[in-house]
Amino acid sequence: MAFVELRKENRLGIVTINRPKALNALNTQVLAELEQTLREIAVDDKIGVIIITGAGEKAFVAGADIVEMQNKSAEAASDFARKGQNIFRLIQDLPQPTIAAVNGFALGGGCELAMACDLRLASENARFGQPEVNLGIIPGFGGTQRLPRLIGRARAMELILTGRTIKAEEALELGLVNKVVPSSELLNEAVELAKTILVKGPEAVRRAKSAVNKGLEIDTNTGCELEATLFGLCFAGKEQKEGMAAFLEKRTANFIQE
Ligand code: CO8
Repeated sequence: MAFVELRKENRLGIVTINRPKALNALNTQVLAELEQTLREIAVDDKIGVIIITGAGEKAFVAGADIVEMQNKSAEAASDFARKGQNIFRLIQDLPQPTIAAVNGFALGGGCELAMACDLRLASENARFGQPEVNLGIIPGFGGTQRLPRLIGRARAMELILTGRTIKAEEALELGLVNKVVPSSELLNEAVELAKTILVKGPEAVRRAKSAVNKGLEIDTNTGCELEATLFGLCFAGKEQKEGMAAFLEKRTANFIQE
């Protein structure tokens, strides 16, 4: 693939958006390659955690491709927005946890891509924003929905209405990112975070992700019912037996039998 790379390292999948000349902007081809990569990952049981990052030191993803969008009709623009939304939904619904390693500009569709992931690590030079109003448009890849859910209505409204770009430290204060790290350490830190998750029970990790993400879209009681069902399913498999036996035998659990 020309613009999206998938590197597999043991049980970790590292996806890199690689179009640095346009600051990794998302055009139709990048989105198609990303979709194909995500569909491959979704059915690969050997991959336990995904990291998504951008090529180069300047940008994670500087948004949807403005050159490509410029002359779209209203109908084509809606279709393009739906296309991107569906692909970002695929990320949210991947069985594996996803970590965005934000290595620079994450603007517009780039910020929306990061928000579709479960966790976000930012390098010190990362910049976030939904600058669409500067272009006479609004966020179209889920930003108006995910940003308020992540950082609250008032803060999201401010960022979306002003189009203001914020630094990594402010993104941390707002709860938009989990951690800010030196740029040279970003990928290492993301890999370490992934490894921390990779040694846990893979089924438990998938169920935990699913319970949180699906629960945020339904009412609390229905969400708790979903939690109870998934909790019960944990007791039907090997992981709970190994995890609890290891605790009682005072040893480290070994969930990964190759
Ligand atoms: N699309 C296309 N090309 C881009 C984009 C982009 N989003 N961002 C940067 N580029 C290109 C530049 O045009 C430039 O190309 P060239 O070298 O050929 O002139 C190259 O990348 C380098 O960029 P700059 O020279 O501008 O670099 P600077 O360091 O001066 O500035 C910035 C970096 C601040 C990131 C600046 O490039 C910028 O503001 N980019 C646009 C950011 C933006 O507005 N993003 C939001 C786009 S809209 C969006 O994402 C909506 C998502 C939903 C879409 C729904 C479908 C309809």
